Amino acid sequence: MNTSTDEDHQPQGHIDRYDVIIVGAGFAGMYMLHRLREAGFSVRCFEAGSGPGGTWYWNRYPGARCDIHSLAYSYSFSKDLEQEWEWTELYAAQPEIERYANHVADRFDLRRSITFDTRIESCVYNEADHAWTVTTDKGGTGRARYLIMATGGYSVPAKPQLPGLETFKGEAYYTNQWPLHEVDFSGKRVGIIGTGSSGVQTATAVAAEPIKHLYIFQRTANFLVPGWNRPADPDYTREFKAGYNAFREEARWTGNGTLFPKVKSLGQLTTGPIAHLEGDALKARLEELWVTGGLYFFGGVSDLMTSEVANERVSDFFRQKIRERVRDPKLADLLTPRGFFIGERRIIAENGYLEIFNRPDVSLVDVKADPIEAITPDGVKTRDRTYPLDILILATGFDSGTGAMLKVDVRGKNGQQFRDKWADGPVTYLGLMANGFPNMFMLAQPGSPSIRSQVLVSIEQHVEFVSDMLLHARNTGIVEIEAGREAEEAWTAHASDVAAKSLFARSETQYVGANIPGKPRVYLAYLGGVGLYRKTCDAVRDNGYEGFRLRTANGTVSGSETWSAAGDTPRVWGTAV
Ligand code: N01
Repeated sequence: MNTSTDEDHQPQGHIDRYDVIIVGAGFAGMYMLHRLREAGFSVRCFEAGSGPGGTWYWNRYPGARCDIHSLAYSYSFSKDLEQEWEWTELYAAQPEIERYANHVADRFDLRRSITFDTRIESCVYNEADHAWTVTTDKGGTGRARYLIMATGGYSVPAKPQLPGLETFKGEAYYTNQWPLHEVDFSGKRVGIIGTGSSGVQTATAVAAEPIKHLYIFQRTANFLVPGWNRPADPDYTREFKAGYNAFREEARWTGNGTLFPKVKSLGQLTTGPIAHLEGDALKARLEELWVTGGLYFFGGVSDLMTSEVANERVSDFFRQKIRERVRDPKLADLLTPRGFFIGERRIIAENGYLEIFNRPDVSLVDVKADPIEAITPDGVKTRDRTYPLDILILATGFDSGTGAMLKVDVRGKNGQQFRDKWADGPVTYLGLMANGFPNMFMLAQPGSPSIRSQVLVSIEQHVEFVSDMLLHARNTGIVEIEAGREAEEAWTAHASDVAAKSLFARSETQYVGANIPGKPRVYLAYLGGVGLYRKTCDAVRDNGYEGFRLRTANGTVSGSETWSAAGDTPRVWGTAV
């Protein structure tokens, strides 16, 4: 039992005071900062990186790019920003997305409120003054009524269990902690462990370098879809920008927040079920979707995650495409995903990945058949042989969803540790708050659509909901906001019920924590769709912040302790982006 009091954890000495402290200057933190500052709150944001962008700051590995059209994967809150920013490619690469993050920071004068190169190590709630005190790794402290954790769903690397990793004599890099300096691949023997989105993008880019040899260590073959990336088409950009408002609004009410743009220069996407189609009609439909490219393919198959027949048909079609693109039938076979539904694991948008296997200087190592036993000073040792390497790249994923929240020492009422609260998996109300941790909000965390949605759509909704709530609190003298215990239980149960209805529930992936030994198995995102989620939050707000306990300085309590689902059927959607 924890017998310490809040005061035990209060740091001594100088304390900077704010209305709000934000942890993280990624896309969520930056918009939160802007919105609250515009509303007149004093705000300080702390960021571990040296620049803004969060995920798009850290994941600067070769080939990193988004897999949603950049015109959509961008902020919608400023109409001027939307119109003035010019993307150079259909799917922007990391350097351009990072430039965009920096542009936003400058354009909205955010830097003066951000402390870079500073990690928040602990956050302690003081019940007496309804405020949080944070301490940084630089020894600084700050106090604020509200604490907003904009810490991201993909910010803590999963550290794979690879004995001897620290003994490797060459250069070793995690894709999600890629160094700021250039990495020279010329004449090098390079190994990449992991074939998720990061591994596939890295491998494609590294293969384009003047390497000596590239070894790709694959444990599970994933479903791939070509992105058909290309330079931005001026007609498409013009048309898209002309229809921005309608596009954004429609996307907000979809399942995963993505929408195939309805612009003439792009053509049309036929949408609907495919389980009833046969023969040429089925083939024609799938070929049409294939040419559309990217994850939009999946928006065109409405029964993908609800009909096993539809799912199997699409899977077979994708498997056939691998055989058409990879010349060596044995290699094609190894690259063929089997044993799971398409969409269950993250589908990967690629641009020329499969073709690299037609080259003599690229090898696929099947580490399911020949497992990695150790990393030696010289390279990777599998059961059957050793692969000498100069550079080892770990594209081994993240401690998804919960990793970043659990990394910080967060203590709520009565000194309760947040790590204890989530010991059996994340419990939240709307993914935004946890009972026992008043005045602390979380953005794009488990329990919200977050990592299974177009995350900028989720982020903007969260930021607007939370800032409206803080304004409401300021206007009505509320000093403490806390998620009700019953509301939290009801929401967590609802999110779990919704996940159980989807084929997703069968997945043994990062989405349920399966990639981290000992991590509790909980579906890490709300699968009811961004539209229903938004509708729910709107109703919560309109019902006087149902499910939240709102306390004024003199002890008056409003809001409510409970929440009940409105009865809408969640749209259990399929594709992740
Ligand atoms: O990570 P992952 P990621 N030995 O967990 C393998 C987003 N993202 O960084 O599948 C051998 O998907 C592991 O193998 P297996 C996106 O949302 C987006 O690629 O467990 N292999 C797997 O192949 C995505 O969902 C973009 O059998 C080991 C890989 O490492 C999320 O980030 C780009 C191993 C991990 O794949 C995470 O993607 C990049 C071991 N010991 C990322 N341990 C966009 O395009 C792990 N693996 C927007």
